[in-house]
Amino acid sequence: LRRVAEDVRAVPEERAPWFPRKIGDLDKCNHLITKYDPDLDQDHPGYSDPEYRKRRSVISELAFSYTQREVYRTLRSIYPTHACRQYLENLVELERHCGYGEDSIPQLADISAFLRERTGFQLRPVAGLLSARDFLSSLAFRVFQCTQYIRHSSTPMHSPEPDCCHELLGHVPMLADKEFAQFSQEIGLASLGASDEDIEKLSTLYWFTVEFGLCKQDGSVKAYGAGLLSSYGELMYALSDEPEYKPFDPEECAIQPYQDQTYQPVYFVSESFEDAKLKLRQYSSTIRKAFSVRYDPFTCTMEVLDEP
Ligand code: NLE
Ligand code: FE2
Repeated sequence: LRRVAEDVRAVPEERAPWFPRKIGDLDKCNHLITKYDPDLDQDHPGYSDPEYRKRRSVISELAFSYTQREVYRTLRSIYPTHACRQYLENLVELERHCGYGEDSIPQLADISAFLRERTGFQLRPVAGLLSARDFLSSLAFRVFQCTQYIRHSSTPMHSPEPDCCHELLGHVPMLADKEFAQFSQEIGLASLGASDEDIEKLSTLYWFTVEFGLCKQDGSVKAYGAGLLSSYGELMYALSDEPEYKPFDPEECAIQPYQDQTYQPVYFVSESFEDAKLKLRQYSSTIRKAFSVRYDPFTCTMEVLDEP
């Protein structure tokens, strides 16, 4: 037995085709074959269906390069003046390490690994819109539910629903910031076991901060909300002198009527993430619950304290 094992170890690379020796070597097993490509394989059921083939290439070309490129290029050009400092720093890192750029849509798994190293957040694919309760509860575990599809190419500058441009350009760079990650998790923790009425308030608060929040920075106002950072139209509008600004106050923010089809009529401006976090904590402590929770990051479980 030992001799066999030694023989295997001794196989010189030239005498046998290369094969993976450890699981990490599977990264090198990435050679694609074109056998099932509907444009190249005569046996593909769609080979003789020009409509089908056209649709396939429209999906890959239009959606994945045209829209992506246009959205990326246009937004990228105004980030230096419109996005907050934390956002910009992390975007540069994502461009360097995660394949962010005009010509590629990065892979969820790569970004998730990046975020885990930064703040312990991870991404989880979701098919569409979740209920507010489910969405917020995942934040308590530092899990961000992430859509996979891309917006319609007829409206690259604004989408009423989340899509991969929104998640990747809006949320991900902010989730790589420690303070912001903490703020996001705390909204999630506050939501666990809350009444329907409190869930509605917390998701409105989430809306005006994580999605559409502005903050003060070096004497000017910058965007940190994902819904702004993924929409050229609304980002320009939010930092123009048209909309109304209010100082971030969770009580007021939680009951402010919001817009999910077009631009917000009002934006809340935070002094800093630290300040926003302290105010959120104060607000959360007023939510009436029969118990409190504590997240145990070692076991990834929620501990329920003072249960009646
Ligand atoms: N309006 C945003 C965008 O165009 O990317 C999406 C908002 C999703 C809540
Ligand atoms: Fe979002």
